[in-house]
Amino acid sequence: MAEIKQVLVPDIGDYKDVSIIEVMVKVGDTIKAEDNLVTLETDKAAMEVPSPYAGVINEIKVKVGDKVSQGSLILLLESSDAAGAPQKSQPDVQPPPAPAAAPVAAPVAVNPVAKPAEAPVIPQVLQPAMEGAKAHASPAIRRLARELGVQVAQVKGSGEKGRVTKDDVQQFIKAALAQPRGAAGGNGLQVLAMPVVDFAKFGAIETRPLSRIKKISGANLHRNWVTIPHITQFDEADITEMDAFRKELGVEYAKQNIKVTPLAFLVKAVVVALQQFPEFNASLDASGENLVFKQYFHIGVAVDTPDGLMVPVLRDADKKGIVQIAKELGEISARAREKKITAAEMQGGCFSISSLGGIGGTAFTPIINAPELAILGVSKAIIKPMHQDDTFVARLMLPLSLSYDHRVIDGAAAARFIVFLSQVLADTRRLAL
Ligand code: CAO
Repeated sequence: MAEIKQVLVPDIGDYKDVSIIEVMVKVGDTIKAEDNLVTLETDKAAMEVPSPYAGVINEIKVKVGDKVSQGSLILLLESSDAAGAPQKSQPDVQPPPAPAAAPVAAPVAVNPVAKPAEAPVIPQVLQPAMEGAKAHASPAIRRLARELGVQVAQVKGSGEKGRVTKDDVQQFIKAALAQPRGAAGGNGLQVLAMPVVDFAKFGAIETRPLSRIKKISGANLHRNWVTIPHITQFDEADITEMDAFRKELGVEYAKQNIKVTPLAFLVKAVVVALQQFPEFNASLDASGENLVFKQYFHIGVAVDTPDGLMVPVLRDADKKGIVQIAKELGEISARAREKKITAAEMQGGCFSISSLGGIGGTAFTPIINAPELAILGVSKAIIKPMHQDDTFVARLMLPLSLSYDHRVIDGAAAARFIVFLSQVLADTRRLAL
């Protein structure tokens, strides 16, 4: 049978005459046990008072601004709990011990409001000029904001004394969504929106959708480009001897249909450099505070396909010889171009190589394939006059471009890595070390 229950302010420690800053229910509301009823604010903390019963709100005895103390009557509630026994309180965080209650009043515990977790940053261009301002908002509003990824401090409050209301948070989100796409990147980047141009005004056009691969890789490239501080270090490796050896191998293995290009030597040389400089074979963990050093050597190789760039991974390159690597490179690049590479085959890479050497160009700045920390760009080797023993000699020089994550790798380390790599390529005996 329904029974009218009184809900009183529970034990709130030594506080007296505490302000009610929010009443979360109204007469006629059907509530569950543990639903929050009011928010109290002391000079130190805000606390939500949950209902000990399920039922329908019959009468509310307080309003915003009232001062209450332990035992003050908050509201009357028509309990739907047949037995009339209070439900077990399950506060958000460890509550203060519940007091011995008055005969008709239910023992309840307050829910101290936990410090809001760091919310994802809303693009700054969408934020009103409230930076640094101390936000006044009830715990319920803070929770709502947190759930929606809004920092309360960024919302202009329209309530009493600038208090942020539910409507303020909703309006803030609406304003954010109404901004043109691309108006701002994540991570607080302030950028202008892309101009919307009617290209047809200037001549005939044809519109084609981007390939699926380009859409996926584009989003990843964009993230990596804007979130990783890239530096690119350049060098040239003297591959005169290496290339002579490569040509010999090429002739030898052509019968087996294995094409030995400089890339196979590069994969092997990169592994030797990674072994020498383990920092380059690491990744930042999710917290961004630890480096995860890998004890395996899986090398990603960028492959140009008609549908866009793919980066299949050549596994355990440290355990394979140059001819084996050349054979596998031929196979994975052919399969990538036939769209036969699986997602799993593109995962687990430690370091990537992007070779444009077969096409041309002198140098470029490759984008790191996160969570890897570095990538090697390779351009076309050309014969150059190099100064040696007081004379100029013709040498085949291979341009290398090493992009690295400067959060982890220092410039000096990158220079040492690329110089070491060049030495290995210049003297292929080092591959065996
Ligand atoms: N300098 C001079 N010649 C080179 C060279 C270099 N650095 N690299 C390759 N070559 C030569 C090869 O020896 C081969 O010569 P032959 O035809 O006379 O034998 C020719 O160029 C073509 O090589 P290839 O491109 O077929 O083979 P590869 O092993 O060098 O590369 C692959 C394979 C899959 C990496 C490549 O085909 C490819 O797709 N490259 C593009 C990668 C890309 O798009 N990167 C950009 C990503 S943006 O960061």
